Amino acid sequence: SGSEHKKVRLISVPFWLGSGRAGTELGPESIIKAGLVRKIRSMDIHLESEHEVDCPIKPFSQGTPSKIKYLPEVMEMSGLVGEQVYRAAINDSFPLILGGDHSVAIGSLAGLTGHYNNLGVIWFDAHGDLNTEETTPSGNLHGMALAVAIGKSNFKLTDIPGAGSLIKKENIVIVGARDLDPGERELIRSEGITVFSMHEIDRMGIETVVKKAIEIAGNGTDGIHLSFDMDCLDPQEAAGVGTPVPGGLNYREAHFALELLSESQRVTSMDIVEVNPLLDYDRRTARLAVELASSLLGKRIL
Ligand code: B3U
Ligand code: MN
Ligand code: MN
Repeated sequence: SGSEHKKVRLISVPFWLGSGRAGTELGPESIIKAGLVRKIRSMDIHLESEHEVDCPIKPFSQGTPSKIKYLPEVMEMSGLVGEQVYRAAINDSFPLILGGDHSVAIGSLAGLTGHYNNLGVIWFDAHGDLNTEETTPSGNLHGMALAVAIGKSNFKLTDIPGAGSLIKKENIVIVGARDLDPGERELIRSEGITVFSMHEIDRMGIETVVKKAIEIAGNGTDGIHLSFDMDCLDPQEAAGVGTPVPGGLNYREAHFALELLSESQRVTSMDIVEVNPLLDYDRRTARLAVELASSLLGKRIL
């Protein structure tokens, strides 16, 4: 588990169709150019392989436009990502998945649930990603990924070939939320999903929040997947994301959070998603993604 993992498999997913806005398909390349491979190689880690998933970049030719955008493309991408993530997991490698928009996590979770019987999920995000076909204001699947994971939308994780069971709602923790839609708030309340919003982070501090998150997502689970949406950060630190929301995690909170997660040795896989190089003029967001991944993989100051 966690930082005992000496083997890492890098899985690049150049995909944007879950976000309705092009750019995140350039995320993996931008993060690698910002030094991710170099950084991992300089650490005491065996970078086993780098795999780029051959996922749809152009929309399939469309018939009648539907309310949910690019569902067939997201399903295809998820199956392909799931395969690679599953292979890494059964080989006892740490899957590090580079998005792509946050619908990529549907693929990660499909592959991981093929291997883990009872997976915990810690979801760093400004958003809830808990919309359903009924509640989505945009029709973008990246805003539905967690609802898909717990089976609250019509499109479910278990629709992806190779996926195991749905993620249990009591194994999920959302951290950093500050922009929730009415339907998401309703679902959070009715399902009793744990959310540490920016309010709780301000009140208790990031250390307490992360420790509680590990306790909840780690309670009786056989792995914890960390799904890290770069928009959990404040736009001052990470402007290169599709939907920046003011009032997010600062640089030090984010680093400390990932160091604590690393120390716990409970995290068994990670996504880094929503880096949009078209909006990341100075590559600061991509470089921060490299720093944060390194912290999670065991980089320490001393
Ligand atoms: N909640 C909104 C906006 C959104 C969700 N995730 C992102 N944006 N990145 C939606 O479209 O579901
Ligand atoms: Mn997200
Ligand atoms: Mn988000």
